[in-house]
Amino acid sequence: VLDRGMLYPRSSESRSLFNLDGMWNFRVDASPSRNDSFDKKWYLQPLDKTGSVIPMPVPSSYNDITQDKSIRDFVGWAWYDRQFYTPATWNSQRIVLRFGSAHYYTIVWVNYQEVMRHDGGHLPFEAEVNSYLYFDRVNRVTVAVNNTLTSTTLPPGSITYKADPNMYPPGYFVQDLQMDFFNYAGIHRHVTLYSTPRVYVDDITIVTDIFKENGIVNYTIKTGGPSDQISLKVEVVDKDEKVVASSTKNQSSLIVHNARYWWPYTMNPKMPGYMYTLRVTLVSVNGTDVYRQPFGIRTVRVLGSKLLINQDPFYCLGVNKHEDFDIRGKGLDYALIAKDFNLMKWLGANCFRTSHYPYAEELMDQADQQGIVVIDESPGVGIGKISKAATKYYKLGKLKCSKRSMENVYFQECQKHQPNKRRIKEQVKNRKKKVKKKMKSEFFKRDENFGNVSLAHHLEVMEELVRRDKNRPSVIIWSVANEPATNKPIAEPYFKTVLNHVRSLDLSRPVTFVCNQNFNNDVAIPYVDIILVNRYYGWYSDTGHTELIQRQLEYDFRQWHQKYAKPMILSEYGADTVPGIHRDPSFVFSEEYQVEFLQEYHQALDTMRRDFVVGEMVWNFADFMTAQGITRVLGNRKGIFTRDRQPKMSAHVLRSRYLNIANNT
Ligand code: GCB
Repeated sequence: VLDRGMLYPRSSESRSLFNLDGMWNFRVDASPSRNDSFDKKWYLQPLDKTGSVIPMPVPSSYNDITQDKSIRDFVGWAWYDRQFYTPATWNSQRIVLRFGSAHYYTIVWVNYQEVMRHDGGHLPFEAEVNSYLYFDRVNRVTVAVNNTLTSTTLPPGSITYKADPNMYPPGYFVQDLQMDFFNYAGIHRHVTLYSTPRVYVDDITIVTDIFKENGIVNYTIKTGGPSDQISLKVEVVDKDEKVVASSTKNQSSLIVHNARYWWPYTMNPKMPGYMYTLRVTLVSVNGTDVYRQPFGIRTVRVLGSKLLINQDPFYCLGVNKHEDFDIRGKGLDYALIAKDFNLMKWLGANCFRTSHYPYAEELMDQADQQGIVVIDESPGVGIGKISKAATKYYKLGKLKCSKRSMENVYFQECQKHQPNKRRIKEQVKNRKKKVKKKMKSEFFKRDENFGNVSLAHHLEVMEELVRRDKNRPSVIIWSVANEPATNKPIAEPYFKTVLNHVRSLDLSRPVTFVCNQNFNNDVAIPYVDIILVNRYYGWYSDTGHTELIQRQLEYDFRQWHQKYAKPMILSEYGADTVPGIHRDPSFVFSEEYQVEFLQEYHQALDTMRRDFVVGEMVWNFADFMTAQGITRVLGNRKGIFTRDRQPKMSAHVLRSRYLNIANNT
């Protein structure tokens, strides 16, 4: 398990921050080998000495900033650098350089010396940089970030080289994604230089419980730096700045009498999201460090077929989101965060899933403060997902073995020879065997996603996610993956290990993954606390047939429940809808179809809602960008809001449902 903390950088009496956001120099390494930049050691000189650079905003994805297609679709090393001065007053302090996230693999140099590497987007990383910094002249930070997805990254992906010289130039390759969103890349969140005293608060873990009207605050504090004699003061401070409990131990259990619990806003509209602060004061001969950790007092429990928050049943009126917007891609954007929370409130939503990767800490803060519940998902999307080629082949294979095509074999045989029954039988058998073999090899192609390298990385990513978000009251469920191929036997030990590992890190929240397999073939569901299932009846199957949705969804969900007796959430359902297209009777892609589609799901959900279904989450909150493909018209259009956050007809329908349910429970 990770041996150090990753507290959010906050200023205090003892800590200062210096933001390195802004325009950086930028350049991609588009050399055929994609490695020129390392061969030529770009990191040993200012970036503008290696070739021509362009200004690039941080934070932002770089893809949609320029008019250059090759930058939009770039795969490989992208380079950034900028200069800065270190505040002279920080001379005796510990100085840390922190990245909120960068996608995907990142190497950072300060004054041409490597200071850290990080594997994976969406999560923060930092390093102490004192020994690399100058106080008497300008400093330079250089960043190389590589967005190549491989069979062992999260999300996994692959690179296919195109060898046919008649069709492709030498070295031509394409990146295949196993996920349905654009692979935005770059420095996506804040870059911060911050100072702490040499002896400092390194990590804080808070787990709360409730007993009648009292809150119980179990905490553990880890300190860092030279192990001097230190003393601690730990105080629970309420919103009025009143100290309501305190201790001098690094680990203890405090009682807050007559506590104000943290509630989702739908369960307590008058006082949602009540946050306390754990104020930690560390005194050593090296100075005093003060860190204020926000937290809420609440419990989450799965009991039978119910999901309880503070012992009361919770029903998730949810949306699935993406970090996605025009121009900045996945770059942190406060205006967008504020707008989306306002829209969620307008909609009556009380819950969202961070599909399909951890979202910015600044966004998660709003969930805590506004009383919106979060299903916190790792970037494990599409693990082991069968390739498009395999799916195509599977269908083709079936076709090749169909009765009609076998009749064809027979027919061809009859043309060529005297009808010979034995020979025909043999032919058919051989053909079936060949097709089966090919299908099998395609089916197992993505098994590397379940290998030891992937598993070790997945465990580490989950540790980083739990470390970052463990103190957030809004986070009520950990989701370790979305739609993995858990119909394969190889997925069982993999997911058993990942799910149990997360449980060992945090006993206070249910753990799950989001499943799109069936009740009779999934091998990992036995290891989850709550079942989250994605369904697209009436869209990807029986397209256009909304009249089948109720029957199919109800049958399906009742089977799951009968088998596992766990609470369930419909974690995705949705239909692509082009705003402004109208058809009556409804037709796919029209606004009417989306409305009718959602309403059919709602009717089915209502028959199970008071029983074992504890939530519903539409796919998706807003339209979002995907890779180019023939099934996506400028991205995925299943949003109930457009990409620029205007409502489609469906948003009004969902709004009246959510407000109605919230008011009647
Ligand atoms: C899913 C995936 C999501 C896709 C969605 C769709 O099941 O979880 O990432 O975007 O379907 O629209 O196909």
